Amino acid sequence: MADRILTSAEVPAYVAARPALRDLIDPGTLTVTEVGDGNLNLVFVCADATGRRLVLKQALPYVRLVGPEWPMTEQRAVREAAALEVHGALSEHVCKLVDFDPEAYVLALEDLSDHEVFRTRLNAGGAHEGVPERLAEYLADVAFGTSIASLTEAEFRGRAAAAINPELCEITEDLVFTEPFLGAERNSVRPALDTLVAELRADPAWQAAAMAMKRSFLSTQETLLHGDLHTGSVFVRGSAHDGDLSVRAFDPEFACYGPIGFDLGMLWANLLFAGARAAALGESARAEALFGTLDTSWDTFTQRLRGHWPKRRASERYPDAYLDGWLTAIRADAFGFAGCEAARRTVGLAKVSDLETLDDARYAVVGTAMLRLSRTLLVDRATLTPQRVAEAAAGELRAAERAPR
Ligand code: SR1
Ligand code: MG
Repeated sequence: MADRILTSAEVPAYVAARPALRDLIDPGTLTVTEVGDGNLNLVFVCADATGRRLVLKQALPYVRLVGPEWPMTEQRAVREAAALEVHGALSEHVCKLVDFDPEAYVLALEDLSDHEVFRTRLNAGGAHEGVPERLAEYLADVAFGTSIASLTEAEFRGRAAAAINPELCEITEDLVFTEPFLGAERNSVRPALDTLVAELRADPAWQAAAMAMKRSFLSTQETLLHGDLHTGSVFVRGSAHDGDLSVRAFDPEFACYGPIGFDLGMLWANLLFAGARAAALGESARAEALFGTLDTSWDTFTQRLRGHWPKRRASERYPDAYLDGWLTAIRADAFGFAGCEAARRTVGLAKVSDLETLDDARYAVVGTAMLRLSRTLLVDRATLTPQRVAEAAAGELRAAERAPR
């Protein structure tokens, strides 16, 4: 356990004692604000009198969302630092790691105060254009760079073993794959969704598909995943229109080796939440555009991976036809994982503000549509296309709006 949990008042002394940091920012003139609003950690934004800024993130020995009664290993900070380094070497769309203190479990990160959290922007009706595609580039670059497509078998096995993250994976196994589908004390919905949740509990096809995704998550080691790539794990600045778009994934403390489709699926489900929210708020063109990002991001992902393909290791062993089959499998996985995320963010412990900040009538529409979509994404994952998912999302929303309440 770390010697101490930092307070804002203690941060200047911490920076002063750390050679890698005190040259970057002046501890003598530091103002420090704790801004952590995630489920797990402390986050301090530090600024000195000359305007230099840095972010410090400390892993708490428990889950912040729940409190000290749910202890959680701070080793997650080690996993996060390692993932930021590996991903950052492969993609520009990753928050930069400046320093890591493995004794206090403190990461020093580039300041992105001129960015905003993508989910916050989406909830406020802001621009999404270009962001899903940049994230798809990031995922394709990492998929190629951390898989057997570019590593020797020995390197690959070593990297996968070093990235083991059992405590955080257990959270995902419970919260994403088990509890939403089989039931748990800490699940909750508003009354409008009670009937549909009861249907889920009595639907073996839906549950079996979720368990198949859990098996895939537990038993597939393909790439170094971000592990929690929802829209709250992405900073954005500017837009594709003004040419100043900047996209940075952050918070990969759930990183582990896992199936490539996992991160894509998490991202897709969260884009679907944003689109469903827009539809419920009467922004139908924006909803359609957000649903369309599954197609455009998939397109970007495939083009990017195909672009890397000629550089693959041992090309004589992996013909082009292998890539086609690989992509087909990744896409089906991504739909299945999106189906798990759609259900768990509606029913499970860790919800999303896209849904939770809606009034009861709109909550009923979006929650119903996302749960029904969860079933489609899971059960039909092998035959879906991004266009069909977009149509299904729009169809479920129309049906939910018409439903008597
Ligand atoms: C107890 S942690 C709950 C959730 O927050 C994180 O962001 C992950 O999504 C996790 O499942
Ligand atoms: Mg997080």
